Amino acid sequence: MTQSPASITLIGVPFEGGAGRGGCAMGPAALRLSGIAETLADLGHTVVDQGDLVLDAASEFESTAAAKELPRVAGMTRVLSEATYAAAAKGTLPVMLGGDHSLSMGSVSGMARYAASVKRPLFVLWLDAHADFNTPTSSPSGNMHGMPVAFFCGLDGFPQILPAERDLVMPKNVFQIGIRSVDTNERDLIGKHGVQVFDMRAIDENGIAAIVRQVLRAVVESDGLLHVSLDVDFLDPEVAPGVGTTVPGGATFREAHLIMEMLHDSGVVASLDIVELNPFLDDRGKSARVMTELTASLFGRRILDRQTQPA
Ligand code: Z70
Ligand code: MN
Ligand code: MN
Ligand code: MN
Repeated sequence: MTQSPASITLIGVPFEGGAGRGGCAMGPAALRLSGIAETLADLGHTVVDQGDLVLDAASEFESTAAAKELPRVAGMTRVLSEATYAAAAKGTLPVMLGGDHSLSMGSVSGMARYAASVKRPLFVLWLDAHADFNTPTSSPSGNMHGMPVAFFCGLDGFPQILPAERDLVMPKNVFQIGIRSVDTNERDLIGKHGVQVFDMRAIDENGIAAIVRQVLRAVVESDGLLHVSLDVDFLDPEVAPGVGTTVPGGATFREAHLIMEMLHDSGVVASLDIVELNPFLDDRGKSARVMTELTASLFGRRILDRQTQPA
């Protein structure tokens, strides 16, 4: 889908209720200021920026220590799930300008519904320092940006935010790369449910290209659609300091670019989240610019006019 000129819908999600600190709500503004729409248009794509979503809290829930800001997270999830589904159903490729990572509860749920409607399996590529596989029961913090993967895989322990018959993602179709911070209960859940985790050690031992090839092979072999969720903290803090939870030992600028170039050449990417950018903590717009550069590579910017050499 990303190989030929695409129609891209930018969806601003100025939401920070899932994070432990403020600032991510300014993410969409910083990404726009870094020229993300213009950059994608310059690559030949049709870009429609539908602006920021209007987000209201879902008042039937209450915030608890186990699920902080649940009413706001639930309200955002409902609105974004609909917006993402609608953008995909009209033939465009939704790009979420976040916003903290709880927004993937909505975006991935919307894409799961879309994928089911076209009878293709949905795969998720989770690029993050964190597995975000906690539930309200397992989470040590109660911050819901640590829970989206467990939510869209349908784990127990969440209140009913979306209809019970909603489409889910199978844990074995979730590939995580860059992981280097996992909580104790979360580790058990990952093992029990079979999420496919490539931690930093796997990158160091195998190289990023071999891992990405393996992920893409799985998607292509089952004619799947791929949702990419890119957390700023996937990158090393020296590359991208503008994030609330910096974890040392992250992906390099070059590793991240290679992933994006290989994803582009695969043609299977159907949607993208850009999350956890905290402009308040950034260094003169550095992290916003890196995220826009990576998005450009995902949508076809290349060094020379030739594709990645086949393996
Ligand atoms: C921890 C928790 C987290 C992002 C921090 C951290 C979760 N596992 N996720 N930053 N993006 O609180 O659940
Ligand atoms: Mn995350
Ligand atoms: Mn993270
Ligand atoms: Mn984070």
